[in-house]
Order: sequence, then C-alpha cells, then structure tokens
Amino acid sequence: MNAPERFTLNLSRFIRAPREKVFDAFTTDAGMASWMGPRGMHVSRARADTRIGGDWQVQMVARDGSCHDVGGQFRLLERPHRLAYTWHWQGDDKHPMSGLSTLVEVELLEQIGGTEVRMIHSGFPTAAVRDSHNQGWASTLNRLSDALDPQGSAGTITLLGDARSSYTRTARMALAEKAVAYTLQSCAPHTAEIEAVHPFGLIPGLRDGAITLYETAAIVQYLDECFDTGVTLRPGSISARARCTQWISMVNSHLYDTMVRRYLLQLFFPSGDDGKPDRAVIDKALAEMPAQLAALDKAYAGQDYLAGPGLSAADLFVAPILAHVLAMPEGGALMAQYPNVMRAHAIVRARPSFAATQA
Ligand SMILES: N[C@@H](CCC(=O)N[C@@H](CS)C(=O)NCC(=O)O)C(=O)O
Repeated sequence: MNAPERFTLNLSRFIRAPREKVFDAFTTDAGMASWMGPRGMHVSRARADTRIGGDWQVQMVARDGSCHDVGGQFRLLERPHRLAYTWHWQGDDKHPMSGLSTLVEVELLEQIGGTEVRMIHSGFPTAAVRDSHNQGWASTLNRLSDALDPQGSAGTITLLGDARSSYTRTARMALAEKAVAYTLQSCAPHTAEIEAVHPFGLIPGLRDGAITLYETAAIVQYLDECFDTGVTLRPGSISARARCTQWISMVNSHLYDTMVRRYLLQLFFPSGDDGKPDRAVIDKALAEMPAQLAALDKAYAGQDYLAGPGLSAADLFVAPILAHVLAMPEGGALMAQYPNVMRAHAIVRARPSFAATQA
C-alpha cells in the first residue's frame, strides 16, 4: 500500500540578531518562552532538554484562555547553524494533526546585520493544515523578530502612510496608545509601495513581516489584538463595542467624506477653475457638518469618550478629523458651537498619543 501523501512548508526569515542568539531562542527554556506562538498568544511554560533525543514542550495560551500544547524531540543540534526537532500537537484528539509527528528543520545562515532563518516543516497530512501552519509561522516568526531585534516590534511592524492623513494618524495614535514600537514608512496614496498593500492605493497600510493589511479599522483591530500591552482600544461591554463600531462606520461613511475629502482637501488640493477651491463643493460640505457635529455632540453629552467610560478606537477615528476641522477658520467656528464636542476633543488632544502624532 502506498504511504499517504505528506505536505511540506518552506519558510525563510531575516532576523537582526547573531546566529547564536537565534539558535538559543529555538533551544532554551527562556528563548522558547519569548516567542513560540503567534501574535496574541503567550507562552505559559516552555521546557527544553537540549540534547539529541531530549524532549521539548511549549504551552501557548490564547487571549480567550484556551491552551495549545506542542512538543517533540530534538533530532539534530549543531550550534549555531543547524537544528531539527519533531513537532507534535498534544491534547486535542480532534486536531487534524492528532497522533501525527511532523519535522522542523532549521538552518541559520550568517548574513550582514543578522541571520537568515531557513525552515522546512514537513509531514503535514493535508495542504489545508500546511497552509494554516504557514499563517501561524508567519506570525510566530514576527514574535521571534520582536524578541531578538534591537528595535523590537519596529523591526516587523511598518505603517505605510502620510503623517498628515487623518486615517494614518488614527493608526499611529493606536500604536502610540498601545506603546507598540513601529516604523513609519512615509508614502503618499497611489504610489507603488502602497499599491502593493492596498488594492486601491489608499493610506494607511500595514506590514507585519509577511502579513499585510489595509483599511484602518482592520489595522487598529489587528494591532489591538496582537499586542497585549495592558491597554485595549476595544470596549469591554457588548453595547460599548457595538457603539465603537458604529462610530468607526460613521467616520468611514460620512464624517471623513464631508469634513476631510470635500472640505479640507478641497482647500488644500483645489479642483475648481483656475486651480482654486470649488466653493460649491465646500459650501455643500459645510452645510452637512452641523448634523454630523450635532450627532457627535449628543454622543459626548455627559461623557468624555464615544464608546464607554474610556478611550476606544472610535475616539481615535474621530479625533484626527476634528483636529483638521478645528484648524480651519470656517470649520473651527462651526465646531465651537458644539460644547460637548469641544470638551471631548480637548481631552483627546491632551493625550500623549495626540502630541506624538502631530504632522
Ligand atoms: N476606508 C479607508 C480610507 C483610507 C483613505 O481614504 N485614505 C486617504 C488618506 S486619509 C487616501 O488615501 N486618499 C487618497 C484617495 O482617496 O485617492 C481606511 O479606513 O483606511
């Protein structure tokens, strides 16, 4: 009888750290505890009996508290350039890899400024299981980089955008609020860099190693769930979470279009005759603003934030837009008529994340 077909995953990743450090991250208790598991998970225990035939064991814990145990045996240990170990998920009989031992082979190549990690993970029972491990490894290798790169998460997290753009500022404020180190790659809409991430070339876009994302709401959600820094931008209660989504949707469907695209951008990038602002476009936008500001004013009545008692992602979507409006003579005069908006906006403006993201 023919042996069942097995599927193999080939991965490679540059890590800004010497080979010895990378090797130790794969083979010591403390090293494994620092990165084994995708973003959003942490390792509750890691144990490595680092000799040929020695066992290793890691328990990953997800945000919902569910535990995922994996372990195996070291098959090859040639510090600092090669190692191999078996990989076996434990504890879940329904797991497609239950009872199946796969093999991870790692080669560490010295490169200028760091180490190239080449991995072959073989023995998957189906292409789908291989592909889900591909996603898991992409995120897990980001954590390996976070742990070893002197820049921390700024080695993998790159935000592509323009500091003047309100959506870019929302994502940057989220990163600042969560104290996540990142790299800002300055880029304008519709450039080749952003078109490689966003199908319509809009900013911002996010790269986290091999993972790319676009749409600010998705980027903020990803950052919030990946990094457990003690700050969350997602409200705790069901109704507050829905309220947060409601305001993000209001920004995407109405506020940005009126206050930024048809007002602010018409002033700075005029589309009227002789290169002048099209006054009809501006007047129409200004005429729509009172209803939007009134809705915000009502939402801020008796509270400082839009969705619950604390800051949430919703406030980070609204604040950069209001900051633009307030800076303009007509917009500022209009906004001044809404005391709750002014009060709540002043509170967000006082946060370090606002100052840190000033264009
Ligand atoms: N819904 C998108 C909107 C992004 C967006 O409109 N970004 C603006 C800059 S703030 C842009 O790239 N505009 C260029 C264009 O519309 O051509 C998101 O949430 O990220």
